[in-house]
Amino acid sequence: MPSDLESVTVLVPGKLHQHSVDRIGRTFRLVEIERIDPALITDEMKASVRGVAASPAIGGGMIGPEFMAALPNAEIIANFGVGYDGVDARWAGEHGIVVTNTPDVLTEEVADTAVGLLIATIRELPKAEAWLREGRWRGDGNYRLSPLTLRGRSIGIFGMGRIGLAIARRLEAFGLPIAYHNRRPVEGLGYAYHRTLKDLAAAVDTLISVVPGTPSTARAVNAEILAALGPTGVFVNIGRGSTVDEPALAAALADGTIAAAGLDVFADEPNVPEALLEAPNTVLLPHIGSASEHTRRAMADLVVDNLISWFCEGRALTPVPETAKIRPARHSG
Ligand code: NAP
Ligand code: 8YV
Repeated sequence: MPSDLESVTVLVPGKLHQHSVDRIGRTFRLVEIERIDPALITDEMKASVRGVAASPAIGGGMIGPEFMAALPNAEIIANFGVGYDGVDARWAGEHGIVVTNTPDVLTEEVADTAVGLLIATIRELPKAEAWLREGRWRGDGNYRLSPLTLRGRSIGIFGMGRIGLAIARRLEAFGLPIAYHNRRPVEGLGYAYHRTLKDLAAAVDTLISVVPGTPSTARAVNAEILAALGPTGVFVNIGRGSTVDEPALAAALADGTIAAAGLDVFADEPNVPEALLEAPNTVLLPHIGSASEHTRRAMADLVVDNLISWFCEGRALTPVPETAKIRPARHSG
């Protein structure tokens, strides 16, 4: 590793996994600010910062045009997370800044969580455990038979990408039929493809959303989709909360339009709407899809490996599509 990396300044705005921070501190010249806020960027940072490593979801704020414009020498934004809705990647791409994310290293963990959440929701595992802990098994007898079962269900995946496929493979092994909706069918994939989300929802009784949070997916799971899923329907969201019309979901749970929901993500984290907290037949998790020590460390490593590869080799390991063609200025001539 070239020793001049120590002279490359990398800014960490807000909280980031400690393993990333430690490695950045050992490898680069690390500067930190409390949160993602252009007002905290000093003149010295303006002049020196060439890389940024951040977890917008944890640090709060968004890495948007104002923040990036305040760092005129920034070449790379290394995002902690495969979802990069906290970074304006299009603006970055248009201004010669590469954005990286952390795909693949979390895929299997998030798929495990999705399947766990699905089963917990359908078989009421959290409520059954509470029954035992409250002494009601001894006092009142057996926990009720769960009205819902995974047996005989048909699965619809909204977002058959890396994680969607890992979820599908698991549920296929459970003996369940799989269908999906993406904007385009996945070449060579044998699962039934539906051209619209509504067609998919109407064809299945279990909808698992794992699409990124983008303008094209915003509030895509709305009252119409939930009505198409129907009264035995179960909805699981492991993707992004912004893809769901949350008031419509709470209403659909309250009036029996669908049967149950398992949610790991919410539109305004960590704030969970009261209507969802009160809705019947829900299992709600605090965005823990990838949250094991093992997987978060792998994500933290990939954040730093992207920075090292960029500054040593002139290429990022996992650039997002909007910035995949960007090369360092000094290599372009
Ligand atoms: P990916 O491989 O890029 O897959 C995303 C899939 O969504 C693609 O198949 C894409 O297909 C589809 N898609 C995108 N926009 C769409 C649209 N408007 N309509 C229909 N389909 C659309 O990403 P991944 O690695 O599987 O990750 C997916 C997302 O999961 C991340 O972006 C992140 O938001 C979320 N996530 C959550 C957690 C958690 O802790 N809960 C952890 C990791 C990731 P087309 O391009 O063909 O449409
Ligand atoms: C992380 C995620 O919890 O990778 C993603 O897109 O949602 C999760 O793995 C999140 O990015 C942490 O900030």
